Amino acid sequence: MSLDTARMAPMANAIRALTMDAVQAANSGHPGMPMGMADVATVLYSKFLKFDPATPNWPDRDRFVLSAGHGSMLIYSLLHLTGYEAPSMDDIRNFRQLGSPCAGHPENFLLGGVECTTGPLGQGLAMAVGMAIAERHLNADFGDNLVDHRTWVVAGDGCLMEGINHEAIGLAGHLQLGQLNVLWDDNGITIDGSTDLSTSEDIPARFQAAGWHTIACDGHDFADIERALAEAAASDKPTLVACRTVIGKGSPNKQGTSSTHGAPLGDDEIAATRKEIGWSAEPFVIPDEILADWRSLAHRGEGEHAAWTSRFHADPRRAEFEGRMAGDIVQSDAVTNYIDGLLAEPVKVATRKASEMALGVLTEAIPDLIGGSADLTGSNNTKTKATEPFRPGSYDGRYIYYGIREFGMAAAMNGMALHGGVIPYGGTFMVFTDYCRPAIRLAALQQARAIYVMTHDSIGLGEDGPTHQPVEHLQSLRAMPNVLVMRPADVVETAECWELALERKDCPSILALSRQGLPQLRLEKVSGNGCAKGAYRLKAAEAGRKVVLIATGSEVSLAMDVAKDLEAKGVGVDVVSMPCAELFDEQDVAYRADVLPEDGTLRVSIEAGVTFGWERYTGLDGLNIGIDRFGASAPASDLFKLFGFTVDEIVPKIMSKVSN
Ligand SMILES: Cc1ncc(C[n+]2csc(CCOP(=O)(O)OP(=O)(O)O)c2C)c(N)n1
Ligand SMILES: [Mg+2]
Repeated sequence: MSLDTARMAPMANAIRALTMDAVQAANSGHPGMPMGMADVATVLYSKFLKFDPATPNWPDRDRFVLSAGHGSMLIYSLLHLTGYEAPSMDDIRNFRQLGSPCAGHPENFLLGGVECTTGPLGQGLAMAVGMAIAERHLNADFGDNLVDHRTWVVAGDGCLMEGINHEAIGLAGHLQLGQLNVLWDDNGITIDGSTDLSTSEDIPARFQAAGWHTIACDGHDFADIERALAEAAASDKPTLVACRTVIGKGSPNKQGTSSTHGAPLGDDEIAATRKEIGWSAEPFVIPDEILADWRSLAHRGEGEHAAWTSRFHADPRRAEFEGRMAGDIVQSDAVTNYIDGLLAEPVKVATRKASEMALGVLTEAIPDLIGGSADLTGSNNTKTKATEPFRPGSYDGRYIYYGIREFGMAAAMNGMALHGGVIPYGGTFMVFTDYCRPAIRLAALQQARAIYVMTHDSIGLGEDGPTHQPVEHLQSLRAMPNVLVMRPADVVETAECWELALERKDCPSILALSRQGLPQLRLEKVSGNGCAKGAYRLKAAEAGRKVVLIATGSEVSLAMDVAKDLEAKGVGVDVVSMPCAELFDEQDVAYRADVLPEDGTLRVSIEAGVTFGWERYTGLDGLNIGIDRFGASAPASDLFKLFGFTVDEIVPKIMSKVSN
């Protein structure tokens, strides 16, 4: 059935009523945006969005991204009204309370139908670009029968002011992602007041310059909204629809002002709004007829889903598609054989090169992998033979030239990972994890499998100097929950870390890789993955053990040299390689106590970064060799000398401690 516009007004008012009542009950939240966009959302869900409330994870559903995540009551209302299993009305009553899936901002892991976690403005839009990339790629691979859906974004003025939107729309415009449509809540208001206070940009002109199609509509005229969305859906360019709206629409005394943005309307104004919009139902009650109209929307999606299911059953690549969407990696012996080859013929290479070698094997074996780099392909070594460029019109490619858009890249990777069917990896210099950080944080929060190839991971990069030399980055990233920070020591550990990163479906991984060549330290075959426990004894003490050296990445070979010197002096030394502290922390006490014994042995950390936090493993009476200042511009070997990363400097420090 098709709803006429007369019936849409009460449907949209249901969103307004739920929003103002939930925000009032919570005594916190943002009523203005959902009330302002209620009419646009009603048209989108009634006539355009492909969704099936009974199966929120149906792979060919349209993706709806509420980039203006503060307006979370908009999506909670929509999910409830259209008949998703959750949120229930009780969940909405408990908006923003402990245990309710209706969290302050929408969380992808709490509700089906919430495609990504939003709230940090601009990132939803940038993740949507990644979703649209994943969609086009899977479409190119599996065809229209299995994959042909759109990505719809609701973005506010804030999303379109944030710098990341520039990266996101630049990339989407260049790639001509025609299935991507952004509905801009063009209300002219942000928290501080009118947008005149801070901007005089011509936003549609900016989008057009980036290769987008743009349309404007009256966001409170159902017919006009429908016209605009139909035009957006028909365009083969990504499209911006500027929906002219009134924030807090319906509230007679507050609409159009920033006072509706982020505070409850208050009982009196809610009563006045009820009168204004003709809503007489009690709070949290939706009149049957109106709810029936909302629930009827599910039929369109159910039909589309059923038709899709029969095409899916008939598709010869059904099992493959299912596996891809489940994110399961097809296990093969490829990596084991590759490592066996390294054990037979050891090589000295930079771990960035080792990553390229491992990726050569992995991208060949795992079609899910989509790589890329923020304009450092030749430095990050992210491109492999198996990965052709992903280009406008050639969406079967598996390598994305992101341009110099680190944040945009990292956010797009989140969108790809959340879309499913692909596993994104992307590279830049380790120091620019700072540019990616807000998206890395959202990957961790969203439990998204994004893999960052962060090369040039220390002063070892040399001449580019302190702007490019990460110092605090490793430890600050280790401080972030649910991220694996991996710093492999050699070519074998690099392959093992890649395997571990791919196996973890529910968290991002950062590979910190060296610019400089590193000797192969692992020469013996081990059973399983040698890095799986995060840290392990690479060398056991020969003389009676007095020292445990704990090192990561490029400093592990230095630790081996230090150990050799100390053993020659009769001091027994274990060398522990710690490629991933987070995995080590997950091990049982017995394993951790065996690797780092509490028996009076001196523990020493060696890492070319800040010492902050290393006392976690070395104790308060341990020794921490690191760099607690910014680096300097010089060849790497001079810098390692300057900062005391030599056998001659480290051995006396240890000797003075052990002889005390
Ligand atoms: C990165 C980021 N900076 C700041 C905020 C805080 N914040 C939330 S909403 C908002 C104003 C957004 O204005 P707009 O998108 O126009 O939303 P509207 O007031 O129209 O609902 C701000 C500054 C945020 N959520 N994310
Ligand atoms: Mg606004």
